[in-house]
Amino acid sequence: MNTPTNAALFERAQKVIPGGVNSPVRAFRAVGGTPRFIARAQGPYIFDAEGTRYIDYIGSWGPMILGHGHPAVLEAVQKAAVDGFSFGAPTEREVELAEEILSLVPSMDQVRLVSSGTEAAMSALRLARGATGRSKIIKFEGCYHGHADALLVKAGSGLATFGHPTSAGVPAEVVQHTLVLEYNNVAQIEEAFALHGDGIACVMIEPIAGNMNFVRASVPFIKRLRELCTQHGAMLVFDEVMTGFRVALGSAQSIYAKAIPGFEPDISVFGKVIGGGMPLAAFGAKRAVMQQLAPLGPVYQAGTLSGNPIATACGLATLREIRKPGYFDALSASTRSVLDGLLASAREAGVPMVGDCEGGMFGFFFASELPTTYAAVMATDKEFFNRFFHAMLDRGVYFAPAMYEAGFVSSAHTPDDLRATAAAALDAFRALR
Ligand code: KE4
Repeated sequence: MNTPTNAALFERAQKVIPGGVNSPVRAFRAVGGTPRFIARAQGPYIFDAEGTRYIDYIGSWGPMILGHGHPAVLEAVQKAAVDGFSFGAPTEREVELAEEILSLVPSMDQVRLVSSGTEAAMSALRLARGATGRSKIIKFEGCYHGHADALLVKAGSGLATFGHPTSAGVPAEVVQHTLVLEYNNVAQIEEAFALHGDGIACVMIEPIAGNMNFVRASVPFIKRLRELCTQHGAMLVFDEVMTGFRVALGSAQSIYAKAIPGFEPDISVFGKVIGGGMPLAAFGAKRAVMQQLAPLGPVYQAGTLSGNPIATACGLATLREIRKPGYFDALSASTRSVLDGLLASAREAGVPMVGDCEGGMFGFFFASELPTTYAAVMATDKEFFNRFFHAMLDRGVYFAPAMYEAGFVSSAHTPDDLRATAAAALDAFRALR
């Protein structure tokens, strides 16, 4: 049977699946061209339906921190599958995974496992509202917290007006309590709390915004958020779905705790890495907050496949690997190396390029200085990004197919892969000049 091409598969897919994909960013609409249909993956590589190999810097948008097909993870999943796929009843491994997560995140006493980052962020939001008895929430332009209605919001005009839906099908009433502010803008959060402080249930933020490619929340910004939330009885929710166990073993909050003594968010949201590629996410907080959740408290939350036996086996095996001594030092060095290689190639080719990285996550922009806000990200050279994306794809290197997405390195990426990436970039830059 002849091997189907990516184009043929895409044409067939679009007949039966909207846009031919089960998640919009996969359709390559931001960068143009035909999405690659992945047939298999191994280590740092993914192989498309035509057999073309790519060095993978998406890693399933973060989960594949160990690379694809890590033997310990594969063994754990295969064994779990034999023991049973799903029971709808508690299992010991859910307890083991919860204990593992809590041992790495001291800001939480308890955690609830769910099946996606959207579900975890949505549940964290309901928990914050239930625990405070308040309705208003603050999020930031450029941050993405999954597709729950109340979080699909764009900024209103000014701080007095609340958000507008970013999606059809979300009634204005649903987002009327959501205020969207500018990331890293201390003056705005001061004003918002002065206006609405005692009505705010929570502030939800990506501490390093991977949905703006790679933008760090400044330490003064996080410090002020923490102070204002404490002062006004609002909850600070760290959405670490992308940064969790990715930027550091203790996640982004451990980085801010080094800069701000005693810093802790009130609620944390995780996903991606903790599932190791299987559908698993989580949210957690101190015991007094988590006790508000059903079956103990009045905040309802549930899920048929929550804590799924195969997903917990995958996540547990992944966490046990990344917590091994030296793992994050090596991963951080690899990530630094791939970014430095890209920037050196850009410099040699005379292309203005900036970037930043932390742990196993990196980002780059075609600009002369690192953006710190959504507006600044959107002012970078998107056109050139898209041309560079395809030039690298043609050279066997697979970056995120959108300028506002981050990049991810795994412990399976070798120095040769990183050197090959830099060489491909230099060749691409020269071809694009
Ligand atoms: P999921 O529902 O996609 O598992 O998680 C939602 C989510 C929540 N919070 C943050 C910080 C996230 O980055 C995400 C999902 N990230 C995107 C990538 N930007 C997933 C890729 C996709 O949408 O297909």
